[in-house]
Amino acid sequence: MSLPSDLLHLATEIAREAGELAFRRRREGVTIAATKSALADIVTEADREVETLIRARLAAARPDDGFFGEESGAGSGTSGITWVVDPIDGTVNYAYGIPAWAISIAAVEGEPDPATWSALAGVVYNPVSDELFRATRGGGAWLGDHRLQVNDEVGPAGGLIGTGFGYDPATHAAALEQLSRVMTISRDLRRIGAASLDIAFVAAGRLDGYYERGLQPWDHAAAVLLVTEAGGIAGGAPGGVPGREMTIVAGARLYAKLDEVIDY
Ligand code: LIP
Repeated sequence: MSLPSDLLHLATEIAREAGELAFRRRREGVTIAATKSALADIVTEADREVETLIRARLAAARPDDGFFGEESGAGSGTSGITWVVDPIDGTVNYAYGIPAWAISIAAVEGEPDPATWSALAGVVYNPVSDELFRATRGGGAWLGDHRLQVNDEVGPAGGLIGTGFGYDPATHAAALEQLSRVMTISRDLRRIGAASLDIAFVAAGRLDGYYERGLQPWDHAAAVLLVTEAGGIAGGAPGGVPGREMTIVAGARLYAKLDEVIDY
């Protein structure tokens, strides 16, 4: 098996095990452990427990790899491979019991920096729907045995577009202004509440496009590979890659329209 396939196989196995744990904790009742960057930015006990499990499994299987996780930070490796992990993306959905949250695991080549890394393999797993989106570089993007393809035929009504809002209330007024610009090219909007699922849905053609300011590397590391392997475009600030400043994914035609209306 090729290296990307090996990495994907491991990520898939661990995502399913992590998903089972997270779903069990969800059924048992969620405990909010703390708030992080803002009052609305919560972390649950399960976020931490699931990341600990994922990190331990990866370290046991590939001890020379680096790690970069939302809850436990970064650890460097010697293999040139780094795992970028969001143990529960959509934590607020998870806490409220909205079945739209996911385990996101990506293996990237190079430094754990979206500006320079090259993703080799990625999975986004929603344990509630039991949907595991997966991709390898050059191997396409898949959901089960269905190969994913972005929509690039957006009709006269405009695109069905996903987005999100950061935890910091100070960013909301500008985000709403941005929204009114994007609505000029949209048939409607979806706020699903988990960037990894939003972006996976673009890869699957369930959304025509998605944009959000303020994403962290672990929110998009795996899902962006799904979009590029499904024939879509992923970008950020003009000429840049997906990142804090901006993350945009769509088919080529809608991407050009989003790029036009978005105020970076
Ligand atoms: C969340 C993203 C969501 C965004 C939130 C937050 P978390 O990630 O999935 O799209 O709007 O601000 O970044 O905190 O649940 O891992």
